[in-house]
Amino acid sequence: AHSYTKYNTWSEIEAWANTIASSNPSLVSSQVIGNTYEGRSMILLKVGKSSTSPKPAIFMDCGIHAREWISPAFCQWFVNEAVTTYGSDSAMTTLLNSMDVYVLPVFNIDGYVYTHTSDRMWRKTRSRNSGSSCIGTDPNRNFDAGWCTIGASSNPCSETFCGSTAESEIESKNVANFIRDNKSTIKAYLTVHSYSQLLLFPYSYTFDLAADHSELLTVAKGASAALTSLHGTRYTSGPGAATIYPAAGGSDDWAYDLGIKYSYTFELRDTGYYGFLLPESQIQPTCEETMLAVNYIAAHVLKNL
Ligand code: 0X9
Ligand code: ZN
Ligand code: ZN
Repeated sequence: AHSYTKYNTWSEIEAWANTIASSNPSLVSSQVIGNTYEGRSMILLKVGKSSTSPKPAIFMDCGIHAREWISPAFCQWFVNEAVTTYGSDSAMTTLLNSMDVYVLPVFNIDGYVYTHTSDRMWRKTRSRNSGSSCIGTDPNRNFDAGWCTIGASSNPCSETFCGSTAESEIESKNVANFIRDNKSTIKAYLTVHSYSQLLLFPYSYTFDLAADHSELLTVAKGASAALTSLHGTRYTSGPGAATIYPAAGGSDDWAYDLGIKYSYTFELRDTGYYGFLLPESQIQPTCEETMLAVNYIAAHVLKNL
């Protein structure tokens, strides 16, 4: 059965997404933005007070990398916090009255399923590569942002294979199409990974500073401080290339260059002791502290609409 304090399977998450939407019709709706390589439905939840006029929005995805299980756990936690605190928490109420938050609970569903059935450490998609027996592309090297120029591999057997072309993966294409189609309303793009306790922003495909570097850094530092205030978890913030490593083809850089200024990558707990195998006992504290950072960014976006 589904629980917010365990790592749910894809079938549990899929059932949960449908249930939370049908149980909260004035606050949550679901849509399918396309299918995965193996034919699963990519379910996107739209969280926000129903409105007749279009609202500005934040887009958040989790589970780009299959083995980063704390990431989908956070997206589920966020939706639950939204529906349970709307109407009592004033910041959440204001946020959901003024904006919509699109939540993609699992981006790389086929890979996520594979980590439950066959290989806990799988990272990439599960698509076949012509001319190679190696499987999968790194979805976070597959976006059209300096594609495959640095920190990515053209070898299909690599964990950072960039794919045969930008958006070669149906999952990347579905997400990019949705964001392009809703570009006029989407004001922030948040993508959740693990691990390393970092809050990153563009660029990663170049060491050049983004045009909005100082604002992005100030907001990242504020969000990190809010996160730390709960349990003392320390985060580092900065542009991807200089803070973690240069790597092209990421969704954050792509969204930023599309014109979505507030583009952030979270690398959640921990710093390597458990790594991707973060115990379920850390889901609650990790999600609670991350909520503070996401809410901080959302409040800044709202204030600057
Ligand atoms: O390498 C990645 O894709 C991310 N780290 S992870 O350990 N979760 O794989 C960092 C992504 C930072 N942003 C870009 N490289 N665009
Ligand atoms: Zn990742
Ligand atoms: Zn706590």
